[in-house]
Amino acid sequence: MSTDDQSIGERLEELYGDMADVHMQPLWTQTADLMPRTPKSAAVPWLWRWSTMRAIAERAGELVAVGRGGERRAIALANPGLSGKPYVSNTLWGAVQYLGPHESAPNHRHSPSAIRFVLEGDGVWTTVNGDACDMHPGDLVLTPSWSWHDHNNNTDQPMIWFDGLDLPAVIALDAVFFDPEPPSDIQQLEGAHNKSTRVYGGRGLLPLDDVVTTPGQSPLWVYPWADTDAALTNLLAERGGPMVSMRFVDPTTGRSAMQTIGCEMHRIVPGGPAIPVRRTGSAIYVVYRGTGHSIIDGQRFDWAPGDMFVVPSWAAAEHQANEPSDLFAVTDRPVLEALGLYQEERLTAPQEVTSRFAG
Ligand code: GTQ
Ligand code: FE2
Repeated sequence: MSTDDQSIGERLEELYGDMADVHMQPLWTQTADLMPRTPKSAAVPWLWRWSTMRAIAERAGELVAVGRGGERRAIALANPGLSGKPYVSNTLWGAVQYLGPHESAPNHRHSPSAIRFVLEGDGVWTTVNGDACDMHPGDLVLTPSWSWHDHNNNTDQPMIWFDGLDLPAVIALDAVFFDPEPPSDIQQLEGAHNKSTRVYGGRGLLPLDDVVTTPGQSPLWVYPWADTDAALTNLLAERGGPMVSMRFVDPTTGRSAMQTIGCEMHRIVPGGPAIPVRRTGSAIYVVYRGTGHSIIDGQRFDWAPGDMFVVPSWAAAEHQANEPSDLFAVTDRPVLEALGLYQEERLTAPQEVTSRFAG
């Protein structure tokens, strides 16, 4: 090695040191991490069992009060690949929320958008901007960005639902606002329950001459299970199995019900073969009904009602049912689509199973 080479090496080291001192970094030493050939999420495929989550939620119900200060009794699913952050993926928040008999979670609003998918209990409502939205198993309830919301359980039974939020994405965009001053702890109800469904929930019918109050936001806030079930039954009869998928839309535009969260329902019947698909963007699946398994990047996840699992961005995923099964899902797909970043790839053959999830 010539002294000239040595001096270049030394001078480079010195240059990198000086760069660091003034908070600069070279691209050429980290290109592979910044630009992998295909998306490489730090989030890993994972599954949370209903029996485990339910028991944890019940214990939280005994020990942690809801109300001002304590706020909502939501327990976040934390992806083990995301260094302790309470996120399911880099863009999606998923949680189980437990509301005990005769409890209320106080009114508030924030710029992140949220959806609820009801798993257990009946007779609870979430008030959204003065409209009491009743919650039954299988119902999807929206609380759009900046809408006032409080949850009320006036029954003798606990209630458990899945919360899906765009919170990690909104945090990444530094766009989180939270209103610290609600006009009241529990909203005054404006008329009879379920106004949004009565006015905007007609099949292919909307009020003539209606004024869109918040562009981009669905005025329909509840998607009752009975309607979803009927739509899936009809689509399955029409298209055949093993899988039919529907998306929840804003009836005034036909676009995604939430601008930042894709809401989907999948019905899978036995029979195959399942077709593995990779997609940009992540998804949280919530098993509503049935049993089966999914293979995610070669790992097999067996699921049962109430289980939740995550498919990270660009992971190959395929689903198979042992019996007619319904999977609800939230995704970040509307965000990727809006930004021209959505891509999918159908694999030609079923994946080889290399391991079985035991977590
Ligand atoms: O119920 O309003 O899981 O504000 C996270 C944030 C639930 C809620 C969550 C929230 C809520
Ligand atoms: Fe909230």
